[in-house]
Amino acid sequence: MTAEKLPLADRIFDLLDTDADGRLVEGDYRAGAERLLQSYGMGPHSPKGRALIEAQLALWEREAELMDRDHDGAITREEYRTWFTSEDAPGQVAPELLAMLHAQFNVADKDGDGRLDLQDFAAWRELSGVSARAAAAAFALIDSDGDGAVVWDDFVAASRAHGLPALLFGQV
Ligand SMILES: [Ca+2]
Ligand SMILES: [Ca+2]
Ligand SMILES: [Ca+2]
Repeated sequence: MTAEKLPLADRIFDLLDTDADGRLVEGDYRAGAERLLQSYGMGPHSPKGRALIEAQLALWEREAELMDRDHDGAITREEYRTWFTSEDAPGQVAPELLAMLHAQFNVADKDGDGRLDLQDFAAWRELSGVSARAAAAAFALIDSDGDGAVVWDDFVAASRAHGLPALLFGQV
């Protein structure tokens, strides 16, 4: 285990554990997606809402497959930490994780022009408890041409260059 990754593992676990009972189950992932939609005033049956919930449930299936070692249908904090701090885990980003983030990106893109400005981006990250300053640092990494707006491809390119934690939490 790499001890310095534990705080980040715990931070993400707590974000995912919507009902805070110390176990991740499918319902936590669904509720998390619904909560995000609610904060944008968007219904679960809208096109972007449906896309996000589907992507979130696909991510749940993938993560359960990877992390639920005792196959009891729940990912405990210990299981999450074990996976997160294992050698090969965070280096490779699951396509399901990128798909879920893409769906969130689309929700955060309120005017639907495919671009987020710093304000949109910071509002999105604030929902995960990220400070305005950390969001601005992350945005600067993504906005490689510095025009004040980012498209999804910028996010993907920056995730390869800097890693997802830097983009999502402003930490390297
Ligand atoms: Ca839970
Ligand atoms: Ca388990
Ligand atoms: Ca936009």
